[in-house]
Amino acid sequence: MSLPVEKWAEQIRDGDIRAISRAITAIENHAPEAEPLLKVLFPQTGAAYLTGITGAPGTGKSTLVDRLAAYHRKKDVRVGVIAVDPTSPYTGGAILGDRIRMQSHAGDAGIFIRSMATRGFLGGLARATAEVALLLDAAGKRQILIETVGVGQDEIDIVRLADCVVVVLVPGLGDDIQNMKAGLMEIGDIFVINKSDREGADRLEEQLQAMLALVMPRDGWHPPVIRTVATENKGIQQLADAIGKFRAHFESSGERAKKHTEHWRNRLLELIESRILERVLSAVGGEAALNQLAAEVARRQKDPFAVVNEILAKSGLQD
Ligand SMILES: Nc1nc2c(ncn2[C@@H]2O[C@H](COP(=O)(O)OP(=O)(O)O)[C@@H](O)[C@H]2O)c(=O)[nH]1
Ligand SMILES: [Mg+2]
Repeated sequence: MSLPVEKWAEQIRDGDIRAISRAITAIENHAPEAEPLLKVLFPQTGAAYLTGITGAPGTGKSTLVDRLAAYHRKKDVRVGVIAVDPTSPYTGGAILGDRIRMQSHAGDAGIFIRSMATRGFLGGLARATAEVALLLDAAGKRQILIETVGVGQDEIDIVRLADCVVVVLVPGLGDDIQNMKAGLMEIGDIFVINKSDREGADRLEEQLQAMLALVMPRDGWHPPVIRTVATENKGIQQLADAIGKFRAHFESSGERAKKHTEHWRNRLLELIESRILERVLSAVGGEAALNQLAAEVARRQKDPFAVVNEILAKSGLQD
C-alpha cells in the first residue's frame, strides 16, 4: 500500500493531471487512500496562496477567475482553480461554457481547473475543498483560486479557508448591498464592482464605501473597492495588485500565520471528531445499530444518557 501512495504522490508533485484528478476523486469520495496520500504530500504544502472569489450567481465570478488565472499564467505562475459554484460554467450544468472556458487554457499544464459538486460530500464540502486545495498546493500551484456562491454556511466556511477573500458585486441589482449577507461584508478583504460597464457603478461604489466606512479595519487594512469589466479584461491588473498588497500587508503583520493556526486548530478538532465518531459507531455496530438504539429511545424503552454511556463503554472511551 505504501509504495503506490508514494508513487502517486510523486506524480502529483510533478503536476500529473490524471494523478491529481484521481486524488481529487478520492478526496470527494472520502476513499481510504485519500488520507495516507495527503499525509505523504503534507510536507510539500504551505507555499500556495488561496484567494476566495465569492458573490451572487451571475456577478461574473467565473469570468474574473478565468482572467486572474490568465494573468498569473502570463507570469508563469502555476494556478489551481476550484469552482464550488453550482452555476459555474466549469460544472456539468453548463457544458458549453465549460468547454469554452477550458479551451482558453487547453494544453496548458500549468493550470488545473476542477469544479466540485456542491452537495453530498461525506464530511462536508468545506473539508473536501480544503483537502483539494492542499493537494493542488502539493502539486506546485502557487496561486489557488476558489470560486463560491456567497450563500449558506458551507460557502462561508469555504471562504474562510482563503488567505484573501474577494467579494464580487454588480451594479443594477437594486438594493444588493442591503441584501448582502452581513457576514460577507465582514469577511471581504477586497470588494470588486464587476460589470462596471453597466449603469449604476458610481452609485454602488458610493453605497459600498459608505458601508465600508462603518466596518472596523483589521490590522490597519481598509478593504479597497476595485472596478472591473471581466469580459473586457479591465481592472484585472488592479485586482491582482490589490490581492498582492493584501498579501504583503498580512504576511508582515503575522495575521496570516495566526489565521493558519486558527484554521488548523479547527481542522484538528474536525479530524478528532470524525475519528472518534468512526470508532464509536463501529463499536456500537454501525448505523443500523445506532438507528435501533434511537428507536428504543424514541419509544422510551431506554433513556438517551444510558445509551450514550453504554456506547462509550463499548468503544472503550468510558469505563
Ligand atoms: N457586461 C458585462 N458582463 C459580464 C462581465 N463579467 C461577466 N459578464 C457576463 O455575466 C455572465 C455571468 O458570468 P459568470 O462569470 O458566469 O458569473 P458567475 O455566476 O458569478 O460565475 C456571463 O454571461 C458573462 O459573460 C462584465 O464585466 N460586464
Ligand atoms: Mg460561476
